[in-house]
Parts: sequence; C-alpha cells; structure tokens
Amino acid sequence: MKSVWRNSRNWRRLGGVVNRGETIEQSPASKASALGSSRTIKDGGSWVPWTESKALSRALSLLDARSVVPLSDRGHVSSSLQHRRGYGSAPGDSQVCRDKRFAELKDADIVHFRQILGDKGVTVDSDDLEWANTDWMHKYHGHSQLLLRPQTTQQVSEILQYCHAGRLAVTPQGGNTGLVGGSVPVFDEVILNLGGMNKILSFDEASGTLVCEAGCILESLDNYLKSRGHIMPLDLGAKGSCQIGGNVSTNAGGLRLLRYGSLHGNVLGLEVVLADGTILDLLGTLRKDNTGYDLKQIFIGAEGTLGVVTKVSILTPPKLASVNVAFLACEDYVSCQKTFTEAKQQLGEILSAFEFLDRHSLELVLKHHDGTRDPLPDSKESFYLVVETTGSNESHDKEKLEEFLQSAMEKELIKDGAVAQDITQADSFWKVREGIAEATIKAGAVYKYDLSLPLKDLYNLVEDMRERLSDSATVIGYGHMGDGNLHLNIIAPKYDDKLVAQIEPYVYEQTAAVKGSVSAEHGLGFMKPKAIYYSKPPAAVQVMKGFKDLMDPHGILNPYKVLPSLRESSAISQGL
Ligand code: FAD
Ligand code: 2HG
Ligand code: ZN
Repeated sequence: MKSVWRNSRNWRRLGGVVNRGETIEQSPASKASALGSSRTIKDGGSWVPWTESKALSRALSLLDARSVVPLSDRGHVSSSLQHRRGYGSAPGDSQVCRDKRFAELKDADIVHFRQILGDKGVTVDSDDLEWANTDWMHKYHGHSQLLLRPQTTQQVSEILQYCHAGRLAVTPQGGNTGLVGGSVPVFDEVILNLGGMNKILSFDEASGTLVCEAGCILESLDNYLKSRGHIMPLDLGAKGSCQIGGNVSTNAGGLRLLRYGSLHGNVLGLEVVLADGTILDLLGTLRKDNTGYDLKQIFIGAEGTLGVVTKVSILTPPKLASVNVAFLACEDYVSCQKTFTEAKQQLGEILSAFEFLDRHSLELVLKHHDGTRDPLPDSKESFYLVVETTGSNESHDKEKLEEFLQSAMEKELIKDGAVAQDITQADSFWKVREGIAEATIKAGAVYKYDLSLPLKDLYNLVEDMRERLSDSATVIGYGHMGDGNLHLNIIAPKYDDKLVAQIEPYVYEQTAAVKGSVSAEHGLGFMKPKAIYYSKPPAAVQVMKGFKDLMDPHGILNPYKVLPSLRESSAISQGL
C-alpha cells in the first residue's frame, strides 16, 4: 500500500507522501457497506434487495384471492407453535408461551386485509414468508402465516384498528437487520413490513431537514442527501438494508454517533400509528419546540412495542469536503484508550469516528469476509483503531491529523499505522471494521452482547470471557470505542444451552457491576427483556409497563419483546 507508515517511531512514510492523495469526497463510512446496497434476502446464494426478491415477486404476481389456500387446509396455529419458546439467548433459558389472549388468524382476516391492501400487499405463502420469519443471524425463527406490506399511513391505521379490535398480534418490521430477535415474530404474529412506504417527502436545504416515509433505506437517503450537500447523521454496516423507521425504532447508534449524537437529538418529528389505529401526527420540523411533553421521544428505541413509525423528520448535517481515515495498530488496550484521549484533545472538532477491534476480530473478518485485506499486513499487534476526521479545510485537517499521529507515535501509543490516500483505501479500511458482524455469522453460531461500559473497563469482559470459555468458543471484542460501546461476540460451532449458561448471567452481572448497560444500541428485542433489570431499577421498568399499557392496552404490538412478562417480573422481584 502506497502510503503506509510502518514500525517507525517517526512515522516513516513508505512509498508516498502521507495525505498527498486526493481529498475523499464521500464519507468512507457511508460508502463502504458490509451489506453493500443489496444485502437482504438470500436468493440462490446471492443477496438481493427485499423489493427485488424473485421468489417474492413471483409469489405476489401469482397470488389472488382465489388462489389462497384456506387456513383450514394449511392448519391453524399448530400445537408446536403454542409451545414454550426460549426467552433469552437460546432456547432452554427461561421460557415464554404464546399469549392466549391473542386470536388465531382466520380466512376472513386475510380477506379483510386484501380489501385494505389489495392482493400485492398480502403474502400468505409459507416459502415467501420464510425471509420475514427469520432474523438476519438466522437465530430467531417465527411462525407467522401472514405478511402485510402497506403503502400508506391510512392503510397502516386500518390494519392496526382491525388487529386491535380482533386481538391479532402484530410484529412491525423494517429491513430485518436487527440483532436481538425483535424484528421477527415469536409465534404467529402478523408481520407488518414498512418497506413499501419509501418515499422522500421533502428536503429543506437551508435547515437540512429531511422528511420521509419510514420504509426508506438508510443508504438511499444518504445518497439522496449527498447530491444535495448533506449526509444522514447516522451510518451503520447494515445501511444497504435497514430502514429509517427501523433505525428510529431501535435508536440505532453506529459509526457517526460520536460526531452527530443520537437519534434522540436528530429526529425532529415522527408520524406514528398507535395500536388502536390512531394516527399521531408529531411530524414537526422545528429545532426547538417545548410545547408540553416531547412525545416523539418515547417511540425512539421502543422497538415497535408502542406504535408503528410511518414518517420521520430528521436533521441532516452538511457533507464536509475533507475526510481522512487512519488504520492504526496498538500493543494493548490501555494504549487504545490513551490514543482516544489524545485524539479528542488534538483533533477536537474534526474527529468524526473512533472505532476499535481486537486482533481476533481482524483475523475473523479477513478469513470470512470477501474482499477484505489487512491494512497493516506486517504488523501483528493485539488491537486496531479506525480513526476518521471530517472537516471543511483540507490542509488544516491533514496537518492536525499528522501532528496527532506523530505525537501518538512518539508517546508509543501507536505501533504502526496507515492513512488512506484515496476513497478506495478509505473504503477498504472501513470494510474491515464494518465487515466484522457479517464475518461472525459466517464463522458459526454467534452470541452477540452489545454493552455500554466505562472506557477503562471496556475490554476486561472480553478477556474474562476468553478465559472462562477457553477452547469452547471464539471470543472477539470490537466496537464504537468513542461511545464506550463494546460488541462482545462469542462464536461457537452451534447454538448450545450449556455454553449460554457459562455466558449468562455472568456477562450481565459484570456489566451491572460497573454500572454499564446491557443494551448500548441494538435494543432488547426478544433476546433480553429480563436482562433489563441489570440496567434499570424495577420502578423504572414499572413506569415503562405503564406506558405500554396506555399505548397498547391489548398488548398486540410486538409482544414478548423488550419488557419482561408479568411472570418474569414477579419471579425476578422474588429473587427466583
Ligand atoms: P428491523 O430489524 O426490521 O427492526 C428492528 C426493531 O424495530 C424491531 O423491534 C421492529 O419491530 C422495529 N421496527 C422496525 N421498523 C419499525 C417501524 N417502522 N415502526 C415501529 N417499529 C419498527 N445497530 C446499531 O445501532 N449500530 C450499528 O452500528 C449497527 N450495525 C449493524 C451492522 C450489521 C451488519 C447488521 C446486520 C446490523 C447492525 N445493527 C446496528 C443493527 C440494526 O441494523 C439496527 O438495529 C437497525 O436500526 C435496524 O433497522 P431495520 O430497518 O433493519 O429494523
Ligand atoms: C457494529 O457496530 C454493529 O458493527 C454490529 O453494531 C455489532 O455484530 C455486532 O455485534
Ligand atoms: Zn455497533
């Protein structure tokens, strides 16, 4: 690689002048995509977007009211679906049963939904439902018999009004890239996928306010904005498939949070359909609006349990001209931490991302993710950093970055490093970081723990876990170091209750001991409702339950997710 600085206390430049390359015109974080722009449905070995699924469109074109096999012939909710299902990371942990308050789907329901959506918006074929019933990791599998794809808010409202009245449970779904089992049904819930609502409604260049429908793909929004001098305030490896409604509903963090903050600050307004079909118009575009309670906030991160997000108004920052990306190697975790402190002090306002990965993560991604290459092939350090700067003055930014790197090198915080000379190199650095999630699912059965921890403790748990599990699993640690967010991933040959028993509740107990959070950015979903007590006091969970009862009195929206059941709560409060 032309501009790699290697193993030199003075950042010797090998084969080129650092930062002499052209200015990167597009944020590398947004360009490089682990999922590319097309990773949604597996179709004959290659990933194609949801909307282009051949199987799905074939099925949609074949379907009409007459061709529907009556539910009676397909079998109602089979007895196996009534069985208890795993409530934690794997079956066999504590369990959940299908809630008997919910109705079973009937032929008359399907006829009604066809009246609302037409034939194209209603899918009943089990093969075509497979993708929507299965999460991205292929770890959680639902048994829904019905997928609905509305195109308007009015349709969402009519669907929910009907489900509320008839006690049909519903799972709202976006791009189905969630990592906690929240986006797929647990039993036979009706799947309500927002992908058909993908229109951009307005963009105000003066304020940077974008208003769009919830089903817009994050990457499409970013591309739309880039041609207008702006970017989305969030970016993540799943950008090619995840939807803005899903991002809002999980309060997704990602690679730009360090610079632009969380969606709680960037979302200016929402349109939400409540469980009973009421359309709540909170779609403001104002930066400041203190009229009463800020209701939109409770839907941000609610994971589809309080309402269905149908429209989003979001503040987008300007796209700045000068972007630099460095890939750095550190000997130990303490050096990573000190480098972060230096970066904040020396790079100041231009620091836009600070990500870390351990050597195990690097090796995994190089092995399992096509097209990745080691940015520092001669270095065998234990930790790596991806540091990005974004600013408006190229020479100023480069000078600052160079001084920072020089000083970090002199202090021996960094052992080796490379600065991308052009967008291709920057993309390849980001591909290594963003490709880790996908590499883990190719490597085996993966348990993902998404933890907020004090920076000084961030890596302890990875080492602990490695020792605890010894040879039974591969343990890797990486994440958004700038946000204090560790992604602890444990990869085993197969999902195994015995392994889970070695990991949980230990991982949550250790997190609680340092006042961390058991969910930094992915949510609780189906994986960890009962783990909520490790991060929130019972009184807070009680208030959350109060909100849930108020917004969704029959509990039809994304049941079994986020909040523990009554049974779970009382068992926990009695210390069982
Ligand atoms: P889904 O997965 O479909 O749904 C997620 C949850 O939101 C579910 O509970 C669902 O019921 C609910 N939901 C979806 N749409 C709506 C709606 N319109 N109204 C109400 N509820 C709704 N997450 C991060 O925070 N940071 C990352 O860096 C990150 N990187 C990732 C990288 C990869 C490769 C993958 C696969 C995932 C990553 N994720 C990350 C997790 C995931 O992409 C995010 O949680 C994303 O925001 C989910 O969006 P989605 O449209 O796919 O939602
Ligand atoms: C990331 O930061 C995502 O890459 C995924 O949040 C994390 O897979 C994970 O554990
Ligand atoms: Zn993440």
